[in-house]
Amino acid sequence: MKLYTFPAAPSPRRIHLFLAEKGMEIDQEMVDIRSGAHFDPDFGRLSPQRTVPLLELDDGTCLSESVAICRYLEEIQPEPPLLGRTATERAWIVDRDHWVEMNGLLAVMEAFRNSLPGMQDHALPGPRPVTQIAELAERGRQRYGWFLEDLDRQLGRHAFVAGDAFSVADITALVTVDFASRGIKMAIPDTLEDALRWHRNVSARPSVKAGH
Ligand SMILES: N[C@@H](CCC(=O)N[C@@H](CS)C(=O)NCC(=O)O)C(=O)O
Repeated sequence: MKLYTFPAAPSPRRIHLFLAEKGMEIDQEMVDIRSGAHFDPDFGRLSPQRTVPLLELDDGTCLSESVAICRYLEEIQPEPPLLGRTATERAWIVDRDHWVEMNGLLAVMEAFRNSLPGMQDHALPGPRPVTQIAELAERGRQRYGWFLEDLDRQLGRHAFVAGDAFSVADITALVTVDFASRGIKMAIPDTLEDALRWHRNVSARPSVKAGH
């Protein structure tokens, strides 16, 4: 299998952190989305949506959604588990991971992609032109602020996003928070102490310190 990736971008970073937590190394090929390499016709044959990460399996199946890639990696290397062990854990981790993606990561993307001058006709990833809408950028910032408040409340009850163990939901949340600080200049406010404590803890993990 081969991972097509651009580690500086948030969605690929989810996979690099997942691999590092598992201690897995797989074949990789860089696709420089900053210089438009994802619009190369060869990459388009693998990824009609023109996005990274993309995991090409040995039988030719191409997985283009981070959640599907993480699911596959967990199946082939279950330890340490990042998607839960029991039926309840597995369902709750998917619940929280999807919640982070929909309300956190997509809110930041909405703010970022609808305001960045270099993305004027590229407000959504993909091959079709999509015009920026300034109001969506503003709404994305507001939604992300609400997300942080809700995240802080949850982290007041549990050490990690989906309970008492580190999981893929923490990876998605960490990628979201770090990208928001950089991309839309929205750091976790000082008042959200539980979210800040969580961020300090997960940032100290070897996978993160290794630069992923
Ligand atoms: N559904 C995909 C989304 C991937 C995605 O949006 N990737 C971005 C990088 S973070 C991308 O490839 N962007 C290319 C572009 O904007 O043209 C996933 O979650 O893996």
